[in-house]
Amino acid sequence: MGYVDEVLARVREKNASEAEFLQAVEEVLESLRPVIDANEAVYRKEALLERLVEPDRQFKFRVPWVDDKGQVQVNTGYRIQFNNAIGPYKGGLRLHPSVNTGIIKFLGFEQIFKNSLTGLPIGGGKGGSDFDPKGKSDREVMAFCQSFITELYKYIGADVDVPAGDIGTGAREIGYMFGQYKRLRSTYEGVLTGKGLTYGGSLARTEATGYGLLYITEELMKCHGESMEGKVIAVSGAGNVAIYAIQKAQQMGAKVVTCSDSTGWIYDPNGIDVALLQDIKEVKRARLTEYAAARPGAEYHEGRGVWEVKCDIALPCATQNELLLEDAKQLVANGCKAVCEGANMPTTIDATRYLQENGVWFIGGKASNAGGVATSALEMTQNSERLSWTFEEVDSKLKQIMINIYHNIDDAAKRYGMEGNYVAGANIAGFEKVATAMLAQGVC
Ligand code: NDP
Ligand code: 2IT
Repeated sequence: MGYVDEVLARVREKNASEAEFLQAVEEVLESLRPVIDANEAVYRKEALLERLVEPDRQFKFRVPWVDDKGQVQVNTGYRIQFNNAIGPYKGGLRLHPSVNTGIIKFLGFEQIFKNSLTGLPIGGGKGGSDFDPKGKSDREVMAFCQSFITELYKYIGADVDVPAGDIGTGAREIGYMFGQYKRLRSTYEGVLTGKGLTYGGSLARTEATGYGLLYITEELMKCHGESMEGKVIAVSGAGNVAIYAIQKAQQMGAKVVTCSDSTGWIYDPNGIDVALLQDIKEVKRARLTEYAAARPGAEYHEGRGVWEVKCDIALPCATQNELLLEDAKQLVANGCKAVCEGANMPTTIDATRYLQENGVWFIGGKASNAGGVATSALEMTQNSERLSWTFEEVDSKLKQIMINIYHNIDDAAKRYGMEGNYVAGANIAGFEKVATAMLAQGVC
């Protein structure tokens, strides 16, 4: 049996209950085959893959907090520090009832390669909790965040592990967490990113993941002789990534006709009204039914259905495994040209394969949503030098990083005879830097 197959078999046996983690590892190792085969003797002797798929350490802890009725509630907190070969652990905190070890492990594993692709010195980590911020008062969210950090603060730090936002964790949650960290440590340091602008946050971090997604999509189109002007785009999600993806797409002259949340989706043939969407989601924290009620011509549908809409470009920006094989078939049948992932692993492996085999240009999240964490790294830089850059400065660096990522993954795919396979290109380019660093640092 080849080295990749041996390691895959062992990972499946050891992590049988962690479906999403297995999916992420399979996708990466399968596409790394040509690189691994070319270096098999060294990698095998150094157990490089075995070390790569085993987190450096994982923390799982109780998070007790008191709700508005005086009732004590208990959630589970997680932080997985996966790999720090190229920099301090870096990755978001997801607050969603579905969070478990397998989900945090898949996200942490992907983060290693994504962070490497940014070209900045950040390692891979992820964390979160099964706490659901939806429907909670600000005081309840604060009580949870303070309790969460009261345990987590021992393991993080500006040069150790720097968490940030993800699903359910936005500026409000980061603020409460930063306040509690500062209080416990009596230290003012850039321990979290996505901070508010008055206390060390970076301009353009809020917009960065969505904007970055559009910068790389634009470069992809440009390199295939196409522009964004006049393109019809289907977006899923209605959170941080989706909102700023829609905003930038419209600035580029495209028309975004859909968005969605966990209960339903919107079809707006006139193009999504971003200001209205922001008011509903960022200010009122309400459902998408309110969008349809306020916007003439827009339709609200229960359940899922975004990928049924005819589009030139599809941008999944909600959550993992939200674009299935049947959706991929529908997109191809409708003439979709490109799919670029704003979310982490939103497309299943069979759907990805179908899109690629049917000529759809497909960029996976490790490359296409890397603008968020890249700008987090720029926030860390600003904190270290105790300066704040202008919006234009951060945004232009972000744009250049995304353009560089596109060309790096394109080149890596070509080097291994897989031209146009941006999934393989991203995994290879991300892996090469981490592998070189791990080998240089000896057995650790
Ligand atoms: P938000 O919490 O701001 O928004 C998430 C959106 O996705 C909401 O519209 C939510 O609907 C929907 N959603 C979440 N879970 C589900 C589900 N199980 N089924 C259907 N819809 C769901 O999160 P973000 O926008 O920050 O994150 C979206 C994706 O992008 C995630 O995969 C995240 O890991 C990834 N990402 C985020 C980055 C960032 O900087 N924020 C950076 C890179 C990747 P509802 O409100 O109804 O739950
Ligand atoms: O998945 C991701 O890259 C994020 N949620 C952002 C992580 C970060 O540290 O900004």
